[in-house]
Amino acid sequence: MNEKGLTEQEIFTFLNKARKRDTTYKRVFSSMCTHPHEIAVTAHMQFIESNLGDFGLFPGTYDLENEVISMMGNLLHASSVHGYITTGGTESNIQALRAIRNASRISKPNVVVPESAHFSFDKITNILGIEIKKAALDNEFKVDMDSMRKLVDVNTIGLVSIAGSTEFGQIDPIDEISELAVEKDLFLHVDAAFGGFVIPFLEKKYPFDFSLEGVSTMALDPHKMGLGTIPSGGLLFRDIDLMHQLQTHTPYLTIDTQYSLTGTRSGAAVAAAYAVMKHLGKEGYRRIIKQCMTFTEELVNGAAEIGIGTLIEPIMNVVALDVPDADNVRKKLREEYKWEVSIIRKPRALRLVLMPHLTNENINEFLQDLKTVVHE
Ligand code: 0PR
Repeated sequence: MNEKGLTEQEIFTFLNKARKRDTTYKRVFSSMCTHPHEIAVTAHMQFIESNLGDFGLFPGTYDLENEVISMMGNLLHASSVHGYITTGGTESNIQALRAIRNASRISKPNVVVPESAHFSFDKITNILGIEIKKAALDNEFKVDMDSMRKLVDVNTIGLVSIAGSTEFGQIDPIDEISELAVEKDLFLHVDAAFGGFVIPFLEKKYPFDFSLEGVSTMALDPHKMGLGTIPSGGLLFRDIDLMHQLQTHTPYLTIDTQYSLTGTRSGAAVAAAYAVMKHLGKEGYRRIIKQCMTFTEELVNGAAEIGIGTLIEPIMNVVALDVPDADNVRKKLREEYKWEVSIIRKPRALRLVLMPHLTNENINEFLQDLKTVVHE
């Protein structure tokens, strides 16, 4: 560290240089994050020093957090809801399974997750000592119910389903998984980190939320399609008893209990989520999702015109393009044309997420470059 402090001008010269190297998202099809909504940014800055780790000092922000949880519960058809704002999908998934593990008191617990589950579930195995059993997928990349059922044994404490899978944007048959959970008396966590702010606003309806009897917990992230600021994820519990499994005694704070994984945590991201959710309302999100679905359709149609199909018909704004030699195509798109796209693990295909930061121009330009690369 430097001995003498630098001037503000010197600091911002460095900061501006660093910031210039960061993405502007203009050519990014690989991210599930996007520019936060302007109102979220303003609210975030207003609450920049708010710490919900000791919310007795920040009762105003704490009320906002409860209102955000209640709005999320309303969106996901919960008749009663409890929860808190996490740092994102990973923390929500870890904490949901931690609560489930604590409630189950089985010495060698396992959970059954779809093979399509996000890699955060691999961290969970490591942190919580829960065995993760991966159920196979069907030909539409949804979890196969027979496979899931077969993996359940006496040590199974819970099931996981994905509403908007990272790679395909696919939705598992959550109604059937819910029935299995009820039949076997298991907890069910729904990872809607991405889909939670998409599925409720699609024209087609899918059963995926607390309206299903078996669903115990859900994750949905403001910092993805919620257009909030980083870090913000929602973790919701149907029953307060399950959330109480996360209770930690905090003797020297202004509050005597914490549920969160982190101690100090951002009230700014909570104020941002509050602002953007209130400002857009369901109508605003519906408009944004419609735009993303129009981009999705344009991309799929344009790809079809150059002879490229998709692995599944997109459910939401995530597209799996079936291009031969996908790894090499991705490499060329990145290195020669500066497009950021990602790769699906199995089968190898190009994955594109059509986020609100894109434009029709981006999509047309991308399609032209894709055409050149695949026909080379
Ligand atoms: N669950 C699902 C279904 C997800 O897609 C993700 C992340 C998570 C959980 C974990 O969420 P956090 O990253 O908030 O902890 N999905 C993207 C991914 O890992 C996130 C992402 C965002 C990736 C921006 C790249 C990027 O530029 O692929």
